[in-house]
Amino acid sequence: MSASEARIILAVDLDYFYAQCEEVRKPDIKNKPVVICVFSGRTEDSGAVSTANYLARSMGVKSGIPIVLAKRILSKNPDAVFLGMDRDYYEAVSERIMEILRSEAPKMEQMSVDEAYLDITDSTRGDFVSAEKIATRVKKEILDKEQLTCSVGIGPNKLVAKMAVDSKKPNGLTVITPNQVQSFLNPLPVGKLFGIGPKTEEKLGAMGIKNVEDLAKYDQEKLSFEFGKKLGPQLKRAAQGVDDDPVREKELEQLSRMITLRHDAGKFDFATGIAPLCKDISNRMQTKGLFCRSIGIITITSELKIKSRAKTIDVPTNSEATIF
Ligand code: DGT
Ligand code: CA
Ligand code: CA
Repeated sequence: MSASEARIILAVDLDYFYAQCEEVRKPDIKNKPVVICVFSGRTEDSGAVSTANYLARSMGVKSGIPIVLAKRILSKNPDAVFLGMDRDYYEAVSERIMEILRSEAPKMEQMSVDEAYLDITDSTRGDFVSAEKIATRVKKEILDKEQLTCSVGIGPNKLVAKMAVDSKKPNGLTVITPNQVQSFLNPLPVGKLFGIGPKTEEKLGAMGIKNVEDLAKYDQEKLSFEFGKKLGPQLKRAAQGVDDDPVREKELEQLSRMITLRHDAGKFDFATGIAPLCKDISNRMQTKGLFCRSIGIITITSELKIKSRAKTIDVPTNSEATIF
């Protein structure tokens, strides 16, 4: 890859996401072990653990174990908290955070409810020092606005950024410059390399390949013989930290913005309250060259009643006045 194609990619992963969302709305559980459960409903405690906060993890609880086992592990902790999953709430938090990220870098690819890649090559002009500043700013903004911590990894591509974010959690910030890529990856066990599952790891192990350095230096032809013409070279490239996969902006089907009105709103106040939202949506559509025909509004009252209205117009628009 030539220097002109050099990129800076930032990966964000929210820490113990579902459990942290619960800590935000129930601050009194913050210093207790918190376990988020997917109750299957068959018996009172049947089901699996979705995730847990780091205190519960330090005692041995992790994603995927049976709830019964988690309760046994935490049986000596009478203050341990077990909560059912509230996916709608986590998704609403996630949407607001993705908006924050999107405002930082228009080239954004959301990978899951709590993970995204941002291509910040343009805004940093390829400078890793300013990339680190962006990371610090994003972390602070998410903390200020949503009271959530996240981990961030920065690297010259998605593979390295992902490995960087996974290397330090929670509340991590790891920057890997192109010069540091190989020394960062070398000591890691091959199983940690993004895209290598337990089966491939076992086969590599049998060939004497234990850590990434072994794989990066392994004979290319022997790898292709063992894993095929496609996977063989891919494995070696991954071990060398090479990855050309671009950050793919997904086609937006819907643009939205949310706010909390500072005061209980009468009719007049309400219009004043939503005016900035219309302006913001209109600006974003104009920047992206988008038009819409369907415009909707959702309100959630202080008693958590949800009301929504939508309207479809004949002529596509991105005008602030029309949206308003
Ligand atoms: P982290 O990133 O290690 O600090 O912790 P999490 O909890 O954010 O883990 P992550 O990023 O792998 O997953 C994001 C969310 O997805 C997590 O909060 C809950 C959900 N999740 C993860 N693994 C499982 C699972 O095995 N089962 C279920 N039902 N949900 C899961
Ligand atoms: Ca996470
Ligand atoms: Ca994740």
